[in-house]
Amino acid sequence: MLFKFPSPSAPRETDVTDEHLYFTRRGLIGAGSAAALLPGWALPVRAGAAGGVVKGGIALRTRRTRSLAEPLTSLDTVTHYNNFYEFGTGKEDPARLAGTLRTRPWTVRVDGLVAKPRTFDIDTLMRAFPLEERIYRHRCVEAWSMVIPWAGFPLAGLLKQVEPLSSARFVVFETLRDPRQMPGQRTSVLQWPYVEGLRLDEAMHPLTMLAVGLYGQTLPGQNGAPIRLVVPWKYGFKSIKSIVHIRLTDRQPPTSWNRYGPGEYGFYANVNPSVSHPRWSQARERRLGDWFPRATLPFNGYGEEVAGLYRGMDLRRYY
Ligand SMILES: Nc1nc2c(c(=O)[nH]1)N[C@H]1C(S)=C(S)[C@@H](COP(=O)(O)O)O[C@H]1N2
Ligand SMILES: [Mo]
Repeated sequence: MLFKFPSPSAPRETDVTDEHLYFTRRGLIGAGSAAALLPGWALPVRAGAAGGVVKGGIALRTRRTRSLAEPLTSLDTVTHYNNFYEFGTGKEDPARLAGTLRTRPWTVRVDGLVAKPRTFDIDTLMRAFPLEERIYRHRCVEAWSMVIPWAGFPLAGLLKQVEPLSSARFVVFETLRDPRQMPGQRTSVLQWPYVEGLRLDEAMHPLTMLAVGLYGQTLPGQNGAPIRLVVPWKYGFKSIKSIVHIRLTDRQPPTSWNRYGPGEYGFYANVNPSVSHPRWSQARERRLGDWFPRATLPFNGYGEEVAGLYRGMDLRRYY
C-alpha cells in the first residue's frame, strides 16, 4: 500500500481534538483514505514538508487500551524524524533508506534462562497476542519528544510463554545484523548488532510493549519494522528496533549507547529531568510540532506506575 499525504496548505481542522480527529477518521483507514491518517492541525517540523510516503502499511485490528489527553504527533513527523543508525545518522535517512529492509519472513528467537526456548514467526506472534493501541509519550535523550499511537502487546505475555527460570534477572534484545539490508552497518558508527537490555521486572511491567504498528498500520521500516520495543518511561534509545533475538540472562548486559558513551548513556536511562546529560540539560524538551519547550516529567510522566521499580536506588548513580 502506498499513501500520499496532503500538502501542509490543506485545510486545518482546529475545531476538533486530535484524538477525536484520529479516531473518527480511523474508520476510513480500511477504505484506503490517506487523509484518514493525518491530523491536519499538526505543524510540520521539516521545512517545506510537502508530503511523504509510508510503504507497506497494512491496517491492524486493535483495541485502544491506553490514551493521553495530549495532541498526537503527526504521522509525517513520526515517520520522517527518526533515529535508526542502521540506516544512517541523519534524522531523515531512515525514511529514505529503510526500503531495503525485508520484514518477511521474520522470526524472533527467545532463549537463554528459560524453560521453553522458542522461535516465533512474526505473523504467528501478531495473531497470538491481541493487539492493543496505546498512546504513549516518546522522549529522546536529545530533548525532543512525540506522542505516538502504537499498536502492539505487552512484552510480559511473550516472556511468560517461554517460562523464565528463577535465575533470570535481565532481558537482552538484539536487532537484525545484515549489512546488505542495513547500509549503516557497513560503517562503524556503532557496534553491530544494536543491543539493548532491561531488568526482568522492567521487562515484565505492564507498560512495556512490543510494538508492531503505529497509527493503526503495520510499522514502517524506519520505525523498527516488523517489531520493536517501547518502554515509555525511558529515553527513546532503549526502544530497540527490528528485533530478531530476545535472551534472558543473570547478568546486566551491555547496551549499544552505553558502550558508545558510558559517561553519557546509562543502562537504566529512565527519563529524569534532574539528571543532566553531561553536554545538555534534560529539564526541558521540545514536543515536535510545538513552538515552545515544555518541562520534562520524571519517568516521562509514568512515575505513578513505575517509580516503585526503583525504590531505594540512587537514580543519579544508576542513570
Ligand atoms: N536498532 C536500533 N534501534 C534504535 C535506534 C537505532 O539506531 N538502532 N535508535 C534509538 C533511538 S536513539 C531512538 S530516540 C528511537 C527512535 O525511535 P523512532 O525513530 O521510532 O522515533 O529508536 C531507538 N532504537
Ligand atoms: Mo534517542
